[in-house]
Amino acid sequence: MQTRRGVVETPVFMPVGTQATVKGMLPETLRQIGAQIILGNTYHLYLRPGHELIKRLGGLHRFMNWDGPILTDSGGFQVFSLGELRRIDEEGAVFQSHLDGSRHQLTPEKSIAIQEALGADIIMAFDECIPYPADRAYVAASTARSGRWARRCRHARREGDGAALFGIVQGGMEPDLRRRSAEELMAIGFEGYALGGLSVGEETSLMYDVMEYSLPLLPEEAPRYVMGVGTPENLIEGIARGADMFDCVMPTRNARNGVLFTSRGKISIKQARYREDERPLDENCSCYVCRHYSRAYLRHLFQANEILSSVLNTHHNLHYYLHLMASARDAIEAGRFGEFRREFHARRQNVES
Ligand code: PRF
Ligand code: ZN
Repeated sequence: MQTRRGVVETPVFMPVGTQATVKGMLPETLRQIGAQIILGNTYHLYLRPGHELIKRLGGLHRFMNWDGPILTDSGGFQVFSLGELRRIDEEGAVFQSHLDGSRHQLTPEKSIAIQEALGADIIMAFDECIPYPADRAYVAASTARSGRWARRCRHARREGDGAALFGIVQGGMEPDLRRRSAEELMAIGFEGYALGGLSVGEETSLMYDVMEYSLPLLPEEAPRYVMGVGTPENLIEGIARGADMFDCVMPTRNARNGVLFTSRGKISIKQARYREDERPLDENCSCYVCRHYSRAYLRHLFQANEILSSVLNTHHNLHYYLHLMASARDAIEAGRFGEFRREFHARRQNVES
């Protein structure tokens, strides 16, 4: 994928940097472990410290010292996660800040203006992430409105040297509404397309079904991004169904809760069984943490609530995700992705059971 800040090799996982930082990671360390592009959030940066302030300080890249590509989400997920604190109408969403209760309105035009002020390289259309389950009439009405919002975003964005704009397919778990949403977006024309509204509590098999019939509807030459997904298994299965891009807080958030991903599955480092375990977290991992520290030490840091616990756990989990994607790219290039996928699943068992 070509961006105005260079090439991104796909399939790619984008670490989440909600507050102008990927929590616990120096940008140069992110780069070292193979991060190519990171994600920022319109909603959070608009509220604090403010997109105008970030613009005055030279943009998000300079502000946070990350010179690679940045994709920003439109706020269409974060605002809708506010529950009672928001109201949606044709114009956009009115919401109360989770920080101080102040009232704000986010519209398609405003979301684009914020993302452009931040200086993101890829910006997302403003949409509604439909909850699950939802009745069909609501899914149809919301998806149609997200389509109208997508058109407004397309008109609002700066032409020329600006960011690439991606449309977001909604449609819930309804095949015909997914198709209609995809067709509407393609008629408007975007540089890339995302599947929104997934990983919202539906069965994993249902999410895979939606990916399976929706991804092939989208233009092969455009990047296809599955938003907010997911587990390592979800990534491999998404790739198998045609996805090129993913983002998720899972590796970073789980790390801070002591949940670590390994080639054999997930482990919870706080467990007593690791108290005197001298082995590295994952024998198959080449990351800094696995080369230098024992499970016993990582458990100790977690139990003692030490800052380094979050730092080391995040480093390992992100390395795991980024290395998994690099391996998937190598397998695709060598024409052996099917084999890679089978081996990936075969290696996994619950290591703690
Ligand atoms: N829309 C936007 N961002 C998102 C999603 C969505 O539907 C999801 C889906 N869970 C994650 N992030 N704009
Ligand atoms: Zn490791």
